[in-house]
Amino acid sequence: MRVTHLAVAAFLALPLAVTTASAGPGPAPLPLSISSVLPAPAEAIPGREGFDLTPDTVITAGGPAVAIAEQLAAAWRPATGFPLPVVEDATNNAIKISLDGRLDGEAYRLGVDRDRVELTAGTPAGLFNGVQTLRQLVPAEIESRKIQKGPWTIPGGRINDRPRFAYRGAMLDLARHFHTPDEVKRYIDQISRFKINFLHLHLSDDQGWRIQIDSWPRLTSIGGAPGTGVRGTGGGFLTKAEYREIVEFAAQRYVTIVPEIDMPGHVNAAQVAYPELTCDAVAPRPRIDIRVGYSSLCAGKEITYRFAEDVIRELAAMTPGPFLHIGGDEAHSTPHADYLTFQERVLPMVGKYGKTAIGWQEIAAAKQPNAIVQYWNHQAPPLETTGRVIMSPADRAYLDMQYDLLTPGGLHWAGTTEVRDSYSWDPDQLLSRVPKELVFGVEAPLWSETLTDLAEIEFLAFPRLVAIAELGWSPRSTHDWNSFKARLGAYGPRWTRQGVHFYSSPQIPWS
Ligand code: TNX
Repeated sequence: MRVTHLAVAAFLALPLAVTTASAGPGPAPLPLSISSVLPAPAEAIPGREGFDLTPDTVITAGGPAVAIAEQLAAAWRPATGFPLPVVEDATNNAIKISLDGRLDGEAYRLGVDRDRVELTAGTPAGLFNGVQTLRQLVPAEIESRKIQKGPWTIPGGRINDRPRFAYRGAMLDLARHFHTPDEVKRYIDQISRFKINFLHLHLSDDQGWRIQIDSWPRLTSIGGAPGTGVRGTGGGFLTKAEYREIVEFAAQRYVTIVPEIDMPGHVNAAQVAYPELTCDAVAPRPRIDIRVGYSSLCAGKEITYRFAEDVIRELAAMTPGPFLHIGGDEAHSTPHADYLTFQERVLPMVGKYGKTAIGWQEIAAAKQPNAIVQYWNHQAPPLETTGRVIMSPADRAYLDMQYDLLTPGGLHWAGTTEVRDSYSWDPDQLLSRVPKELVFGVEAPLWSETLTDLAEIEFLAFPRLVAIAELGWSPRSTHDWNSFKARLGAYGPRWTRQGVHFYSSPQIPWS
């Protein structure tokens, strides 16, 4: 069944609470309908009767769908206490998960009625997306790791869903403060629930170097030593094995890792480890402050390009994803001509090792035919480029901007950003000189100057990351603040049960 976008927009604007027929004593009416989903589905139409999970419910799947079915069962077993076996076939009381060649990419279809739930997609990634939707359609108690009472009703109806943009990213900064593999994994698990499909890792900066590079071992033995975080806290780095584990963990959640080595600026940690990477070969002092723009690789030295190529080669070899980010931002101490020389030699190296380069918006000044530009600085002159663009406007999408001047953590150089500010813009209309066909997607970076642990990360990321996820996934026709804030408010109890340290913004009607 299909409904037009307009009808869906009107539908989504309705109050989301749907009362179940059963009156009298018992659990409170379910505040869920088929469209109580974050990010908003492209098309959703309510049905009459929902599906009750019971001790006899089975999940059917075959082939590549089995792994996704097992993920769903694993998510639901603890709180329901039901066995939810994954079987090949069943007729009634079944959740059927299957691949259907008529759909493609990340799209999926979901149908829920009294006797069955049917989830179909053209790819496992599409099925994974559908499972994230399904998980939000059972009451929040499902997030508990201990058995809860239920009932476990999935509201009836149909969803026909697909992404607006191919790239929906988040970013963690491991350089300013190191975050452990477990913290990164927990973040991946959280962001993947909102159909975020890329995680960009900022792995080097002035303070520290956070990824093992065999051909330049002092990068981590010195640049990743204890005390290399801002104010001398933290330190650490990912071994290649840990990085690969993160890549694999992410892949199981259909998240692709995009590693970043920032060049030619933001390189003080590399230069402390290898003074020959400076023009005068004098070792700079280690830096644990948060100033930017003072360090630069030396564009006139050949060793600079050997270094860049070694790092790119090793990084490409440990990264199955298609993208490699080479930074390029805030190179204030690199003469402009040197910057262009550097980028025009280094950007093609990424292609040589089989990857597509991404760089911060400053790289748009260089000849970079295939590189993707990541827009961030809303204070810079209008961005002009002929290639694809990822949208991360600092005053909307930077998760490290404070909510207001009284909330803990974060900076405010781009202003303060409440939830509504992060939701209220349109990725393909923001840049007047970039045609909308070139907008590849959105990304919400989270810089870690002020962040030492996961609770602090979560406080800044949630709920604003969800606003960016919805801008990336949902069609513009569904964009509606009142609908968004109601769905977000209803999501709060899930985070509470998961122990996610989110910011309970006064703009949101938390249930
Ligand atoms: C700007 S955004 C930076 C980072 C800082 C961030 C803090 C960008 C490409 N550069 O070096 O960490 O602001 O918000």
